[in-house]
Amino acid sequence: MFRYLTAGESHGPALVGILDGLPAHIPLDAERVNAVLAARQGGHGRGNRMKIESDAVEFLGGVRGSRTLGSPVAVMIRNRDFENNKLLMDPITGSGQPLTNPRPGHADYAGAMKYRHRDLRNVLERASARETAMRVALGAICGQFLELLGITTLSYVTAIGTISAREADYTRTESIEDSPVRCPDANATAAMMKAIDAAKAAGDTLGGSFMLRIDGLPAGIGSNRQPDTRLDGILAAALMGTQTVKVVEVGDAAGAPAGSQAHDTFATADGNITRGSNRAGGIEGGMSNGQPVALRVGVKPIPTLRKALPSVNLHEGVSAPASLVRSDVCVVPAASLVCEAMVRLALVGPVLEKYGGDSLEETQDNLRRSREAAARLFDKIPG
Ligand code: EPS
Repeated sequence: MFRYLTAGESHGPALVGILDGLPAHIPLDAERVNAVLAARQGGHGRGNRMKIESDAVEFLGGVRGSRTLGSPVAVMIRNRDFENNKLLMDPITGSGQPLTNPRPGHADYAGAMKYRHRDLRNVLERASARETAMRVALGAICGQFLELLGITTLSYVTAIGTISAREADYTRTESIEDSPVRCPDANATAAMMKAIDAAKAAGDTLGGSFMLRIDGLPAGIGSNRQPDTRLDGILAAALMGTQTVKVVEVGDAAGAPAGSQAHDTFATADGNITRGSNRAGGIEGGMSNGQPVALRVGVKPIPTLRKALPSVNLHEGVSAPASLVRSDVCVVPAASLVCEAMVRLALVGPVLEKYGGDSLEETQDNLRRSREAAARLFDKIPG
């Protein structure tokens, strides 16, 4: 069984993560992991914290000579800002003036009620999106494994605030990477940046949406057996389990006016089975169908506003503006990379359930045999 865990507070000493169940012999490139971490730190609309941090992975276990050993892979990312927050956040001696006014939309209030915390900092330190740095690192490691099986992922931003991208050539990954908001439509990029600047000036924040794509996923990943084995359910749970995510849409069949326009017809060409479209988004009956997987994710505007929303002081029981904490204006570009990491993390379990393997070579052998068997399955289809 493959699983992963993360731990760590936003201003604590470090974030840590464990990947348990990855096969042995996967070659890992730490610099490529760090490159995704750097991309997550970027994006127009990020706050000043990102000038302090310079995220990089340190491997603590499960890797030797840049190859996985089959034992749990343990990873650490240090929080540079811990140095400035030692008095508050030291694991042994940390203490300080409590934060008392919950931000509407944040974990502050619900978490205080749940854990009986009188200092909201004890909730927000873990709820903070800082934790997503570790998800991105773990996801990047999983991405290097999936790539060796021919499975790749892609993310790009399609809307920020009221600005939507037009159909753009997202297959040119440079047009995504060159855009400060990770949007392949250059005109929309400029308008999105202006909207972020305006929100910043107004002390406000912006949400938006992005697309996630999985290419090279063979048919038959996931299953129709039980609700928790369905690939769409597994992916949606991973994405919904990410800070600020409120919408996950698989394909776009749900928006079709009628069944006749919702589904992807079958045909044959040159002995191959072809589909008329991909409105299912690559998943039918809870299983991948061999088409690219397409997911749309919507995120809410983050709840930390410089122009604080009305709240209450929980210690004094009086109205007061929400506690002011340093934050970002728009995290949609960063969230697209975090969610791409979540997709990679979510895929490893179902992929290993189908192909198994305690070593990379064993997984690759099993995948090759499975592909050959699938190619023979319908060899009576007229070519
Ligand atoms: C966050 C608040 C900000 C963000 C943080 C998420 O941190 P700080 O309070 O230190 O300024 O920068 O995101 C990250 C640190 C990160 O690495 O993404 C919050 O309250 O959720």
